[in-house]
Amino acid sequence: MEFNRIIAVLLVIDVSLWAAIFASTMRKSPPATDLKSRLDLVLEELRSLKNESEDLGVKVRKYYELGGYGPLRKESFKKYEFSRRELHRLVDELRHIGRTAGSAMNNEITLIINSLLNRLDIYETYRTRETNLLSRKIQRRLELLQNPRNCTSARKLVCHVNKTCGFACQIHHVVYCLITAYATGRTLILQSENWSYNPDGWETTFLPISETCRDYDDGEVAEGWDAVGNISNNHAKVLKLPVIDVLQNPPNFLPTTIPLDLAETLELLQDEPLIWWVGQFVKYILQPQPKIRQILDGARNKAKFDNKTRTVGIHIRRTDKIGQEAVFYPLDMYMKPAREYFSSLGQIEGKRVFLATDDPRVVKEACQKYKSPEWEIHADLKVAESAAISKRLNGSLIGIFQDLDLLSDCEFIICTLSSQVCRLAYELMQAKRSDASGRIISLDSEYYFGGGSHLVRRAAYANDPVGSVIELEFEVGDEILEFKRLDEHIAFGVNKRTGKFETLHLQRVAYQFECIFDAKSNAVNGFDLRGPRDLPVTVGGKYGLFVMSHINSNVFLTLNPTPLMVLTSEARVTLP
Ligand SMILES: Nc1nc2c(ncn2[C@@H]2O[C@H](COP(=O)(O)OP(=O)(O)OP(=O)(O)O)[C@@H](O)[C@H]2O)c(=O)[nH]1
Ligand SMILES: [Mg+2]
Repeated sequence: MEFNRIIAVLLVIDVSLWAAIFASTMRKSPPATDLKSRLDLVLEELRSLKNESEDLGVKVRKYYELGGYGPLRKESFKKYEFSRRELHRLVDELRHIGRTAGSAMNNEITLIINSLLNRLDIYETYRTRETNLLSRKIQRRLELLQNPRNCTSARKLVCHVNKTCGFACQIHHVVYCLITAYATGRTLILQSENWSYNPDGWETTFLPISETCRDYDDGEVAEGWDAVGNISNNHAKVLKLPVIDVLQNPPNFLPTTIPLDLAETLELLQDEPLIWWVGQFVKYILQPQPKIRQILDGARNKAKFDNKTRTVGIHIRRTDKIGQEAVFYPLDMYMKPAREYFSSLGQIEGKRVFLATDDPRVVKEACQKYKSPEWEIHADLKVAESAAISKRLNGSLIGIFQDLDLLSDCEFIICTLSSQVCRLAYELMQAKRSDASGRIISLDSEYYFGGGSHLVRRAAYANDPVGSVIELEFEVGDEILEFKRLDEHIAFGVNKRTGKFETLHLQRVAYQFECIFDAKSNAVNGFDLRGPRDLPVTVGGKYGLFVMSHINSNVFLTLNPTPLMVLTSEARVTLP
């Protein structure tokens, strides 16, 4: 047998083995009530998973060394991806259990995790290549859209960058404009005179959104949306968009929708396809002018970023945000997951952190408290000073762009996703890496796209907490509102039916859920969009962790962190 064929067969066997073990785990697992018995259960399963897969791992590695990748059949890649993601989720969960268990148990867990993660990721090159190809395809589509052959006759969409908010919020405003342009087949005309972050306009810092089509005829402008978010004048040649926040009923092509023609590939390659998709728009929009590129490269050199050094990025949003839109978290709360991340890598000294913040006091505190040789803190005090509220609109643009660029280059980010700066950094990271999913810990909310169609969680499995466990109680079909994560393991939610507000302990209860996601929608100007609609999925629950996939594709649809309940979107299709 050829080597590559053997590899493919082994992978399928390997994957089936994992799948069988996971399936048996799910069947066997009673709802364990305390940490110790849950831990014993996980360890028992993992020991057998480890033993049985180790032989196969050795063989796969051997054949790989001898024979290369071989023809990578889509089916085996799908199965492989399914297992790989599941394994990573399981490992995350184990790490959490390990932290709360005794040190002997924690050591054993670390050994098992390391041995599992040492397995060869045989498809990494393939995944990276395919992700890059898909990204190039999307960038090319945007280039074509933005540079029509005949600008005079092209249909256009007009937006001004000046939304009355901060830089990251303004960039998300431009993302909303460009997605709308894409979905309606219009060329985006981005206006930027008297831009709050630079009165000289967009192009002093960034490459133009269009090279060849940057103007429109004033006489032809019509207002884009009516009051409830329908496109009211789509016959008009030039449409002007209001900000997303005024739309009572946002059009269905806004996030969290992904285009149908790319959906299958996207879901196969990305664990968080929605964020990666948004990342592609951010990538197109935020292209620096050559002189700015030089500044960014200089900052990268100064912070000693290169391929060999592992850096955790921490973003700490303070000043105007605290008490108004977000809770204050002390520096130590950001450093704790950083420490845990490094210890999971087995790194004791030289823990490299890139710190970005709008508060210089945080930089000083970090440098005083987290010292060499254990820590290596990189932060630019001048950049943090330039972000002060009094100076923010006067010369802080390069600083925030530089911070975003460096954060997105890190291999892991710790921040608060309630901040648009943090969300933008994560989107950029997704655009830069082929494997960014899950490389973030947020101390507060989950990822969301402000103003887009929102996700509602609905319980598909009753949760009836027993004994001393205080948890939110719900029945099948209950909608859970105000879902907020307290940390990466605990969330709060309101049961709409009972009005009760309580914590949900992600580790303690295994919920089941189903997902509703679109299978088909109308083609708009050649770009078929995918929005929410019924599509059954398979669901798995292990130790409070969840995976879900299309019934026939074994591809995940979930956003991290793993949701507890049904995800539905209430947005209606309002395409012209
Ligand atoms: N240099 C620098 N500036 C920052 C940093 N964090 C925040 N800022 C500044 O603060 C502004 C906050 O921008 P917004 O877009 O309002 O983001 P946010 O306030 O975090 O999030 P929302 O209020 O939800 O929009 C940024 O645009 C920057 O100007 C940082 O880490 N570095
Ligand atoms: Mg803000």
